[in-house]
Amino acid sequence: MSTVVLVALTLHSPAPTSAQTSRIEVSPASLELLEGESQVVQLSLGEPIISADLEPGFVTVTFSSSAPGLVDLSSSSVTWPAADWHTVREITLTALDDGDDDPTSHQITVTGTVESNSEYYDGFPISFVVTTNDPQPTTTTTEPQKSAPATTTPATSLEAAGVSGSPGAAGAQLSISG
Ligand SMILES: [Ca+2]
Repeated sequence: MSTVVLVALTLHSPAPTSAQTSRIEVSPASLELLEGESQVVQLSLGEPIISADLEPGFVTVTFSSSAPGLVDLSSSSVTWPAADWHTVREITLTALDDGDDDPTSHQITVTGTVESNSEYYDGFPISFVVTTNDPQPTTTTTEPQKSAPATTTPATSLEAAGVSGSPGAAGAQLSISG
């Protein structure tokens, strides 16, 4: 009887070969922050680290920002040892005050330089974009939505009117006074 079970198991469709994801996934790949706001960016590896030498495998990403004065990075680099390749690394980005009230937004590119003794990872290009905005002056946020005139013809009431059907009642009130 165990053969039946085995057959049933093999009928299970194999997991779809998760298509070639990025070697190093950055999530989110772009983010938008108001000055003073922070957000976590997660980095994860797509494959185990196979070192090309006899040393334990590692991957290190060193970050550099196109505008260090506008975005703060909680750490300048992250590292995975081979045993932890599957774990997520995080950095926190904080949009800094640019010293004016100009609503112009800034686009900052954070580039990651990847060093590894795995040929698969070494030199892999990483970058993501941070857009910073001045906090919006909180203008009066009154609801401009005038509620649309209520359509008072739901189907149910029409049906009800059709059933009860006493159209003469309204007409009777239009009596001519003379
Ligand atoms: Ca500002």
